[in-house]
Amino acid sequence: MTYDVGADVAVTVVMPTYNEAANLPRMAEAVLQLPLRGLHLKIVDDSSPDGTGRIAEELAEKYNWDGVRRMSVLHRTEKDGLGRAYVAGMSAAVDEGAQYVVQMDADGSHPVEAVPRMLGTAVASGVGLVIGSRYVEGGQLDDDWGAHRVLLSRFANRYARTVLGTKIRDITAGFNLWSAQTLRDVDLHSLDSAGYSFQVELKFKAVRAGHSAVEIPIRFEERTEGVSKMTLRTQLESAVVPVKLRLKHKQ
Ligand SMILES: Nc1nc2c(ncn2[C@@H]2O[C@H](COP(=O)(O)OP(=O)(O)O)[C@@H](O)[C@H]2O)c(=O)[nH]1
Ligand SMILES: [Mg+2]
Repeated sequence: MTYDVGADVAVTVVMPTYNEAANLPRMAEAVLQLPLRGLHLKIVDDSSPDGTGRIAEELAEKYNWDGVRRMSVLHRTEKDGLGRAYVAGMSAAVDEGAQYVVQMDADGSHPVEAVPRMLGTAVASGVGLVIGSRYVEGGQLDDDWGAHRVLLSRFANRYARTVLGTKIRDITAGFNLWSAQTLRDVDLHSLDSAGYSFQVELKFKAVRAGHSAVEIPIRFEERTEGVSKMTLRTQLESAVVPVKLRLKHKQ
């Protein structure tokens, strides 16, 4: 199946959801209103108890009018981690013909209006990865993010950058645009991370595979609805993965 909506670039936004019923309708609307004719939204839901999967199906029905498939839903049977959800959703997007894949949270933290800018950057520069970055000049964190969360984010980012020796400023960023070729070269199914460290692992492996990254500044907003799914377990994985990657891929 291909997303044949004209001669435009086929871009799929992959959005993992777990209990995002309060956020998904406005996120889907914002994404599907973007002025990109080849855009598709793929939700990857891990059987959210709050009915997010059912809401996603209803939204898909609403937006897939006129014989054009603008939205799809991948249902998984259990909560299996952000990284695993992305592997499933991003691989499906590439298999279905997406030329570019965008990763985006469902909670409104990532500015939807930055997607055309990220796509333009990728197409014009030919890079395989464009990062929506909080830590380049012009990038911002919401003032409402508590001091604890700001410190944790900054520390996690600095830690991963130092251990891996990477120049990428926002290596933990969750708002990224990938070319299909980059994702094929990395082989998503070979990634070890189950949770949030997926973000670090995928960027590290893409750069090692010879792709370059460009970072464009974004403002990261705190979620206004629902709660964070970050757990101690995923934080521990985020501490261990950079060290494992470094040991496995010594220069
Ligand atoms: N499918 C799926 N989505 C997840 C899982 N964990 C988190 N998410 C989604 O991933 C995105 C980021 O999670 P969030 O809790 O906002 O993380 P935070 O911003 O770091 O606090 C949100 O859209 C979540 O609903 C998971 O295990 N499975
Ligand atoms: Mg969030």
